Amino acid sequence: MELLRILDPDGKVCRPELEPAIAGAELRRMLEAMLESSLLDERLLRFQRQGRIGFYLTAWGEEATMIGPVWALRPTDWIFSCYREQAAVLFRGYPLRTMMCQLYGNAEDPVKGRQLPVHYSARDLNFVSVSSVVGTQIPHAVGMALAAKIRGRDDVGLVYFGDGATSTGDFHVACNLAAVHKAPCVFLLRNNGWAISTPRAIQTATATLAQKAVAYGMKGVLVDGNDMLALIHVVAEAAARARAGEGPTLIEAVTYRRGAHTSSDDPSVYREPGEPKAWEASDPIKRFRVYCEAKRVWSRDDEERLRQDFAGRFTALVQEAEAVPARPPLASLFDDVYAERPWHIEEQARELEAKVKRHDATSVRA
Ligand SMILES: Cc1ncc(C[n+]2csc(CCOP(=O)(O)OP(=O)(O)O)c2C)c(N)n1
Ligand SMILES: [Mg+2]
Repeated sequence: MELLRILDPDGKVCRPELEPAIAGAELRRMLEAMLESSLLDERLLRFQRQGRIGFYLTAWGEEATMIGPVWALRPTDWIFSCYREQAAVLFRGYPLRTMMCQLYGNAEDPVKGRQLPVHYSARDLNFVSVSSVVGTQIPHAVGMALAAKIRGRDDVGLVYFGDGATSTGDFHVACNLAAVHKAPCVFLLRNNGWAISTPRAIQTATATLAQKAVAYGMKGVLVDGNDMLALIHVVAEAAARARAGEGPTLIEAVTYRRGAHTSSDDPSVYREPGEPKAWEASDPIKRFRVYCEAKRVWSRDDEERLRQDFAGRFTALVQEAEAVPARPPLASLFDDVYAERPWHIEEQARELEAKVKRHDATSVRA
């Protein structure tokens, strides 16, 4: 399979016949989202180090895979993701303030502090709860796509997953089922070279990951995952095929994880320190910036303004999020599982309340 590229690493269009026609304001909006993702990663990784949030992971070097595919979908299409696609949910419209509340797990966290930081869930955006268990979101997306088909809707489900997820049973189950039933879904495989400390070379014996599509009887595409235009082109095409009843597409987006796996990981113990450096040359933001500058929709001044504006907005949001009560009410622990609470849950809720009261009384005496 040949790697599709529309913007070369210098940011020049190398396949003009495939260049998507995109309005200047939209090019700008996408570049801003990529830059903000990178700025947010810098700040939030620092927050984790300062002990303000418990966990974080960065997407440096993979920003194009987060923004281009979301732009190429309709806002009503569904997105299933793993833990690295924070920029995708923000670009969909998740408010930065809500994101900060989720990271803190405070009283305004929509998932009530029950999830790790970065595990977002946005029903109103058709962005399904982040799944940390590798690969589980892939069959979920196929289920959604089949449901849409049965209901006669033309919604598409796009599912993000990593190279590591291709070694799970869920990947196989999902690909097979989707191809057999021509489920309207797009498999967006972010091949970033690593699955924590397992390099791509020993993840699978195949030359590419995209070629696995052939065995399932679906279309496979290999694309430069640091090339915004190529990603937009292939996702738009895959979504159109899915809507036309032609079934799923497996897209392997070749990119690179520049940072650590998560804030709990230290890549210096398993990879050559010079390896990330080699990928700087094809940085997705740098390439897309050159393109936007050539289209005269972006300038150095714009970037300076964005940086300053972002710094101000972020500081204000942090102050707001830190003023929210630190935890959701303890009693909310029992909500959202049963439509009607059964007697034994009621009993446990009463027991907890009594224990807290006793504990508070003891602490006051102490
Ligand atoms: C079923 C399962 N096995 C193992 C893990 C531990 N784990 C968390 S992330 C990860 C690597 C996944 O790598 P990849 O799919 O390439 O995604 P990336 O982190 O590179 O974005 C592993 C093994 C897990 N969360 N779930
Ligand atoms: Mg990976």
